[in-house]
Amino acid sequence: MKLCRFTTTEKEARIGIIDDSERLIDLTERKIRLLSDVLEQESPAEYLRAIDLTGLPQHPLDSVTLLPPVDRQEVWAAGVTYFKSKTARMEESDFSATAYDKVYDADRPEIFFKSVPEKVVGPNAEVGIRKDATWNVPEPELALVLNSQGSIVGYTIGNDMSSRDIEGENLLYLPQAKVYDKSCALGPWIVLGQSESEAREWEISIRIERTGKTKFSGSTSINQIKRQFSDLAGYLLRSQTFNRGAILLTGTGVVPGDDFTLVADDHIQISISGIGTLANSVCVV
Ligand code: DO4
Ligand code: MG
Repeated sequence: MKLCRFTTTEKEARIGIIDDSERLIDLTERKIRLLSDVLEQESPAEYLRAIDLTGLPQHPLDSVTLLPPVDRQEVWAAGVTYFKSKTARMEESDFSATAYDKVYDADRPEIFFKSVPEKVVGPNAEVGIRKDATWNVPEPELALVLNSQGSIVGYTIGNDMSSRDIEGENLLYLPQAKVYDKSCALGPWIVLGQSESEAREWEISIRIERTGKTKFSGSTSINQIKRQFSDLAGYLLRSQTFNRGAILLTGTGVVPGDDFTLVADDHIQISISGIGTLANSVCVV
């Protein structure tokens, strides 16, 4: 079951579901106006299945603008959850290298704040690279969708855009490497009703095109994430409540080579086999 935010007018956000024939069904007439109207239900997938869809407006998917599937939730991110992320980061930094090594094996994961909801960009919008950074990469990540109780109720695709030269210069610069305009993309929709073991069978892949040619591509299995999703969510929720729910990115396992940096107008496609594809172009911010 796919839950999305969309607009047809560019003025107002609506909530819809996407059926197997790629038709978007508008749920506004059923008084569903926020993601939480669905995500806070005991079983969001069953709740949606029980809705009478007769007579509701339908749109071909390519006739609407999909919005990021986040309206009131803060976005957080876990890091160094794949072996590949640990080794790449140890190579890019000099005196902070042991921090990555230690956190990979520690009980407590790395978790950092990524974005307020209104700064997240959605499908086909532009993601940003900082004008004061020289080495910028996308980070393709599975994103957990949590309700206000902290239960994982869905999954979407995230791009944790990062400036590797800023992070590599000094780990205390991490917030600047991670949080700036257009540094977080989510979408294209939320997949509901899947368990962690089902999600662990998914593949995550990325392709970056420059002037029509593939500049980088790579993939890995979601099962390579070292920690259980409930463990990551559990640490996020320690001494912290999310009355509006939260999104938690689960870390990257695909890292382009050290000679690669994004440039303006690159086109990024991140796919997760059980979800779909999040596509964005790149601009300088
Ligand atoms: O430790 C810095 C950030 C890690 C991260 O974002 C990742 O592994 O995905
Ligand atoms: Mg990341």
